[in-house]
Formats: sequence, C-alpha cells, structure tokens
Amino acid sequence: LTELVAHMARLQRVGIHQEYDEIRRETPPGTFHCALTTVNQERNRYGDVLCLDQTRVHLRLRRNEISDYINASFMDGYKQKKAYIGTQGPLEKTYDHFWRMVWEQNVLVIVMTTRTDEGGRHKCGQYWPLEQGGQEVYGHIAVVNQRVERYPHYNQTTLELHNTENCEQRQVTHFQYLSWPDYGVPTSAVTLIDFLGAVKRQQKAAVKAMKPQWMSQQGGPPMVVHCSAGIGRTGTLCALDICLSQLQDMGTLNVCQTVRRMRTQRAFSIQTPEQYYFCYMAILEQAQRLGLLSASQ
Ligand code: PTR
Ligand code: PTR
Repeated sequence: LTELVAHMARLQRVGIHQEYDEIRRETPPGTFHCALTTVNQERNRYGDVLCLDQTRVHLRLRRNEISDYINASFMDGYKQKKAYIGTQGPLEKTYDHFWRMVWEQNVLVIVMTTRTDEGGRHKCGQYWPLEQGGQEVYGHIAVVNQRVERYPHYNQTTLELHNTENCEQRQVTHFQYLSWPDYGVPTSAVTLIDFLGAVKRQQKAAVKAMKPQWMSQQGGPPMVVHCSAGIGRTGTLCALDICLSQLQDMGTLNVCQTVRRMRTQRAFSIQTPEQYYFCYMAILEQAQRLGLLSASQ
C-alpha cells in the first residue's frame, strides 16, 4: 500500500492518465472472428465493441441454430478463474440468449451498472420484469420478479427462473447501480464500494446454499457484470473488485497489471483515463476507511 501511495504521488493524475494511455495502445492479443461474422453482427450492441474469440462465452447450440455467439467474455478474478462474465446490456433480440447464458453458466448474481436510458439515449434493454410480481418469458426461461428492495444508490431484485423445458427452478439476484453515467465515474467511491460489498455478500451466501454438483469451481459460478457496452463501467467495477481483494489479502495491489490482464480477456476494459484514475482513488479511499492509511497520507 505504501508503494501504491508512493506510485500515485510520483505520477500524479497526469502520470496515471499516461499509464492508462500506454495500456490503451496495446492491441488485444486475440481475434474477433466470431463477433464479426454476418449472422452475429446484429447480436452486438455496438459495432466496435466486440468480444475476443479466445474468452467468449459459448451458448449451448440448440437444434436448427447456427450460432452460439453472445457478446460476453469470461474474466478471471483474484485467485479465481472465470469469476465474472463481462457482457453488453442485452438487446431485445438477445434477451433469450442472455437468460440462456445465465442458466447454462449457473449464474447466481447479475450486476448492472447502467440505467436502461441515460441522457435521452437508450443504453440497455429492459430484459427482466421490472415490477414486483411481474413475469416475462424469454425463450425457454420464464423470469418472475419476486421482490424489489430499493436503496439510495441501487436496487436489489430477487428473480425466480423457471426452465420450461425441464421444469427446474432457481433464484438469481439482480443488482442495479443507479449513479454511474457511461464514460463517467461514479459520484462516490464509497457508495460504489458499499454496493460491491452487498454484491459479494450475496454471491457468497448463494454459493454456500448452492447444490454441490454445480460447484465446478471455487468461489462458485461467474457473476454476470454488464453496463451498456460491457467494457467501461464493467471493467472499472471488476478491476476495483480484484484490486480490493489483493489489498485485503496481501496488503498490496497493482492496478496497471490488473487492467492489462483484464483487457486480454474482455478487450477494451475501462474506457477513459478518469475511470482508470478512479480505481486508484477508490482504493485509497477504502484503505483510509479500513484504517490502513492515515488521513494525511
Ligand atoms: N460505440 C460506442 C460508443 O462510443 O457509443 C461504444 C461504447 C458505449 C463504449 C458505451 C463504452 C461504453 O460505455 P460502457 O462500457 O461503460 O457501457
Ligand atoms: N466507441 C468506443 C470508443 O470510441 O471509445 C469504441 C471503442 C472501444 C473503440 C474500445 C476503441 C476501443 O479500444 P481501446 O479502448 O483499446 O481504445
């Protein structure tokens, strides 16, 4: 942590922005063939935000289907492979793909860091039933909204999934953070970190309650994290989560390495110098809160 503080003091904001510029100049170490094929192009929300072939999530192919593509990538967490699935805000024509992915990957927690509309622009589809008691059917997955809890900066919704093909039923928790414009940074690091805390507690509790046969990996199934494009805010939140875990576990952390590695899995993660700088500031703020740093440092 002392190293981090020294690093920040040495670089200042301008230097940290330069550090990000260097990361940004690196070309993604993979290919985008699948995302670019004609049948898949309409599955991308943004023509220039594609996912790498090497880390993309494959849908299970169903009869008569020719594509298993969804704009979603596996991302490693801290000491956990495939801790997250970073994905774009679902499009109306991909709602059923999204829910199939959630089902197939045994997802327990979905984290949404955007609003469906921002600044008069549509950012993400309304892919789940918004009102308590509401129900929608997406392909062979029916989703029932069981409960909505509203907090100042986020909503927490308990959803019940019914697989109409095998009559299985599961619960998934949906978290929506409400105070984060795209290309921007959250209004407050503390509220975002508290939000992340609530998300992690839920994931942990759900994994504990989970059927053992699903436990194919330590830490449980991946959490789905999305914004509009699934790179800017999604990357920032995941990077922050990884760095805070590093801090907690080792008392040290490396933002630059974390973001570099993340971009090899979810290309273009973290979209602006401010988002990158925000990671540093949020970590410092949290370290102060935990009493790891005195206020004067
Ligand atoms: N082509 C899009 C645009 O610039 O509007 C791509 C894009 C959109 C990139 C949103 C990032 C965005 O932010 P986030 O990943 O946080 O939703
Ligand atoms: N509309 C986005 C933008 O212009 O930022 C699309 C985009 C996203 C373009 C990522 C390039 C990107 O790659 P990098 O983040 O490595 O510059």
